[in-house]
Order: sequence, then C-alpha cells, then structure tokens
Amino acid sequence: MLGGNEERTFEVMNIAKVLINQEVGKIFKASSVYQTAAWGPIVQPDYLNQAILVFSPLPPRFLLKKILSIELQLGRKRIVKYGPRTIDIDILFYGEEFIHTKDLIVPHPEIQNRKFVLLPCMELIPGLKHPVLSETVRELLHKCKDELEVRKWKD
Ligand code: PH2
Ligand code: MG
Ligand code: MG
Repeated sequence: MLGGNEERTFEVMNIAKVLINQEVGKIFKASSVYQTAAWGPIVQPDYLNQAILVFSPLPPRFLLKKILSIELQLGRKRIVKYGPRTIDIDILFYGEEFIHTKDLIVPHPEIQNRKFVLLPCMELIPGLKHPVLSETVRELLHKCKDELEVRKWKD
C-alpha cells in the first residue's frame, strides 16, 4: 500500500510505482487513489492511499529492504511515529503467507481495523483469505468498525 499526506504525495506515489516496477516486480493492478482521514493519534492532513498488487520474485526480507530503499530515495524521513509523511510503502499481504520476524510482520497487523486499507484492497483482492484471521478481505471490510472517511480522490 502506498500512502502519504504531504503536498507532493500524488506525484511521489507515481514515481514510487515506476521504481517498484523496475526494482521490486511488475505491478499487476492498482486500485483507485483514495482520500482518507488520518488514522491514529496525531491531528494531521488527510492522506492519499492506493493499494497495488505486485508480482515479485523477491523473498520477504529482500522485498522489505527494497521498499525501504525506495522510500529513502523518494525523501522519506522518519520523524514522528504515525506522523505526516511524503511517502509510506507498506507490505500488507504476501500472498496468503504469514510472516513474523523481528523486522516484518505480514499480514500487516492493523489491516482489519482500517477502512483506508480494506477499501482499496477490496478492488484488487476481495477474495484473498487473511492467513491469521481466516477471513477474506470482503468479510473483513464488512465487519470493520472504522468510521473514518475514505473516498475516491480526484485532482
Ligand atoms: N498512515 C499513518 C497514520 N495514519 N491514516 C491514513 N488515512 N492513511 C495512512 O496511510 C496513514 C494514516 C502512518 O502510520
Ligand atoms: Mg503505514
Ligand atoms: Mg511503513
């Protein structure tokens, strides 16, 4: 999932997709871009979020490394946890695999609590089964109680 809430976010998201295609794997599908109210403890501008479905030959730890390096190339600075950022690239799912290491937990532990994640995923992988919760993305979205606004974004 791509996200960010600074002025250049939309442009940076587009460059991120070019780099992901080149360095991570082919982007097979991309969801609409959504404008989403900021989730979490910090008052900050709305985010743009977009889910992408990538076919990558990379094993998870190399995938993570690549993504972090793309974030850095694009000027990501980690200043405040949950705070504003130009670009954030998160691995939500890795097929239907469960991964739990020191640096990486997949599926992302908060998927089921965030409508800004589930709604874009619904466009790409409604039937994917969450390997820990044993429910599909469609089922998780129907049950999700997050009421923050998520709507399609256009310029
Ligand atoms: N990312 C955050 C904090 N809050 N809210 C939305 N809507 N979208 C995000 O991508 C997001 C957020 C950083 O952890
Ligand atoms: Mg994130
Ligand atoms: Mg992140």
